[in-house]
Amino acid sequence: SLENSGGSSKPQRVMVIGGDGYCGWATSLHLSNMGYEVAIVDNLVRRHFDHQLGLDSLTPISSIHNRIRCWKSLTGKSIELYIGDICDFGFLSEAFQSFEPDAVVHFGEQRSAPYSMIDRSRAVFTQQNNVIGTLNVLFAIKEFREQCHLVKLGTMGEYGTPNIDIEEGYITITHNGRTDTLPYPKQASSFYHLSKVHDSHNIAFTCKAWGIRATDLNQGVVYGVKTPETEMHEELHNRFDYDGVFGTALNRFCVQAAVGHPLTVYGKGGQTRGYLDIRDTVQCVEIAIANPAKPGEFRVFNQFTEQFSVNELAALVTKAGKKLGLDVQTVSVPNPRVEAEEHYYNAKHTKLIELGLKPHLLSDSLLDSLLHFTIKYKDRVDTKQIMPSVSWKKIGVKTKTVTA
Ligand code: NAD
Ligand code: USQ
Repeated sequence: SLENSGGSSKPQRVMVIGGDGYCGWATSLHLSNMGYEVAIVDNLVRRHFDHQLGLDSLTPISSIHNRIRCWKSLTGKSIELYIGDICDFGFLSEAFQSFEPDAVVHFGEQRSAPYSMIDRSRAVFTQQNNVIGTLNVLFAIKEFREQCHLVKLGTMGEYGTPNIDIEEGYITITHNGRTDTLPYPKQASSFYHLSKVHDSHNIAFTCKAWGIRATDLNQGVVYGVKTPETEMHEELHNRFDYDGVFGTALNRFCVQAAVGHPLTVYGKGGQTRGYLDIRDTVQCVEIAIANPAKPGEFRVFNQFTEQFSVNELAALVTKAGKKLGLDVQTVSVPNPRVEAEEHYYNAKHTKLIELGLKPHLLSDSLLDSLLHFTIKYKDRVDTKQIMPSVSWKKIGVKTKTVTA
């Protein structure tokens, strides 16, 4: 293992926290397929949010138990499963001591910006779940697996939309004649995105103070659904969120086009973000694991492959829909968020490429296949869930209950 070899050999045992989720499930299968020993840690809270809010994945998804059983019967490969909450340190310690990971990939957070802006209790839940969970992971590494490499999912949204180029984690600044390389300024714009900023600070501090080795993957918006492994069997299919709370930009537009709902561009539509295909998410995480950070190093990668504005995405989906005979309209929705709608955006993303990432860029054929996929499941779409219902300005202390 990594521990015995002084860090030169490939880590073999990977704990995937959040391994029942959208990115985590695809990654768990990919790592298992590549020969890593994988353990999934998840408390299934994401499935619970769906029940609470009356939402559902576009695709039917099997239970985590059936998913893992199916994978074993198809490939002979076992994935260990620890069901529990990483905010419960007793549970997390047991999982760590029992599995003895060489690397931990941490996807296990509340990841929706709108969810974090529903009401006070969801804002508090998001920051508590995310910040305490990550702190517990850092303490577990320090206590039980000092050499274990933390691969943490962060977000490009930590940087916000500054009027200068975005660097990968650090920026060199000359001020009053002195020069230093400093953490890139953070300007997150939801309680969710802010939880990632707080995580990054805690991780950076523990790298310095305790010699933790960590990689913060500032991921852009993920799109797509199929990976080679999830396509092997229906029971391995991934979740696909399209609703106004958990659905993300391009995936939502494909579902909207499939059901004849106008594409929901918020505000002026100039909001520009980094995007990547889910097949690249799994590739990037594997690359980060195979090339671990050094002890004490807080490494930051910007994990996306291309930038698009919301208007550009709407135009691409409109064009791809036309080819399939769909009449795709766009509607400008009053922006439920507080964000810049026209802004400069130019973010570096070279470090993963230097380590060997071969991007799957957004192509006509991928859009074509995503649209076919959403059309196949269109009867499962609940169109009432499409319009955004969470307002950044109207958030209050009163707990919102779903009455519909
Ligand atoms: P997801 O909600 O589908 O999956 C997250 C998983 O973590 C769920 O299965 C959930 O049950 C689990 N989880 C949450 N809190 C937990 C806890 N306290 N203990 C144990 N398990 C817990 O989210 P996703 O889309 O797969 O995102 C995964 C990670 O990647 C998140 O950290 C997210 O911030 C980041 N990310 C996602 C995207 C995207 O577009 N989906 C983009 C950038 C970054
Ligand atoms: N948007 C629309 N119409 C829609 C949905 C979104 O115009 O129907 C706009 C939003 O206003 C925003 C942009 O598209 O400007 C992206 O929104 P999103 O919902 O696709 O993504 P976001 O809220 O930023 O969150 C998602 C994931 C989160 C991750 C983040 C990466 O849910 O976990 O951290 O993408 S990033 O955007 O780089 O911060």
